[in-house]
Amino acid sequence: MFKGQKVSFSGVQPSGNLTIGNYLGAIRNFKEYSEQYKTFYCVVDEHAITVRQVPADLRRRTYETLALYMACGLDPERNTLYVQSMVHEHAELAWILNCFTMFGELSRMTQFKDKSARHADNINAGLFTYPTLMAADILLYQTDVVPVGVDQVQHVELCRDIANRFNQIHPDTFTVPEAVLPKNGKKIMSLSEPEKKMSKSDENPNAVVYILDDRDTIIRKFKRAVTDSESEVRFAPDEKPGVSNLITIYSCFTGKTIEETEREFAGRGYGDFKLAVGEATADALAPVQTRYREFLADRAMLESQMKKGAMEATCYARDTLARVKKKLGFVQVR
Ligand code: ATP
Ligand code: LTN
Repeated sequence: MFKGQKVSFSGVQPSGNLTIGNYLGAIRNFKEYSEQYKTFYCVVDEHAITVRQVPADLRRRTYETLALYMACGLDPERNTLYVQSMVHEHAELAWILNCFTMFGELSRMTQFKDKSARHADNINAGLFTYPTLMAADILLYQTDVVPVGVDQVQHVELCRDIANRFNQIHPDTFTVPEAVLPKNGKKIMSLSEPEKKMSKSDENPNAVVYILDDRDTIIRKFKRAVTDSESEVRFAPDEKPGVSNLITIYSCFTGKTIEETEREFAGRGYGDFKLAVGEATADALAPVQTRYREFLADRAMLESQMKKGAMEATCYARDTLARVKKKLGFVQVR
């Protein structure tokens, strides 16, 4: 489809304020592929409605997520940036893939189990079939790599199984994609419960650092971060999950290795270290925040990017979908 060029695809839900987990685990790495790959980065609003959303909030966050993609350095001239619901091929392929996905496979997804426990009053079919829509997102563009955090690997594995199953019945339909994880930062943990993933839907705002938090808030949140009763800045995720998480964050934002970080803070206690992590995070996010404000203020620009992105994406998505429908035996009369 892309004359030998490889394809990168990923998505983020506009379901809340984005966190440094989203940034370090996913968005920051999208850019790495911009140079050599054909890249599609999507705001997956259809995934977001598997959990109840306030319409005005969903709309606002859709603009915000696109502005944040751009603020993180994704140039819309080099990357196709778009909104999922503006390309109807996603929903259409998702239905088809539902018929190639097993009930048992979906039942094993940990995100489904977690979210259905958290939203026990709304265990809807969309929450259950969420991974088939995600597979459709990925497979529509003949994707090679999917940059994500570790929590999404299980979904990408399922997508591979679906693609292989489909290809076995209808050869040469889909490229089988692969999840790619950042070397450092694939799972940023909560600041107050460091055994848990940092998540944008966490109810405790002190557990989470948002990309758009101001400097004082960032520093305060890190000051309050849960550590342990020792005072040694040492990387040992099982023994010292809180401190290890802070080391990871520091090392992601400064580019220093874990060992360099341990050496830098040897004999210096947690107070100093937490302040340094807060400052490094605030420094690294400051330029992203400035660009974000500029982009978000220009609604007309964002809307024209949305249109352009959706048109570009549709060109490719339409091709794959037409091929799939033909292979399935759907009548095509033009
Ligand atoms: P929610 O809390 O609503 O489930 P989320 O914070 O997990 O959302 P998503 O929109 O589901 O965010 O994820 C977007 C991307 O960010 C995914 O690739 C996901 O793997 C990555 N990601 C999310 N949280 C983290 C984290 N704590 N560490 C590393 N990567 C993360
Ligand atoms: N399921 C992902 C978001 C997502 C996605 C995708 C990621 C939807 N479609 C396609 C990569 C590729 C999540 O919950 N973070």
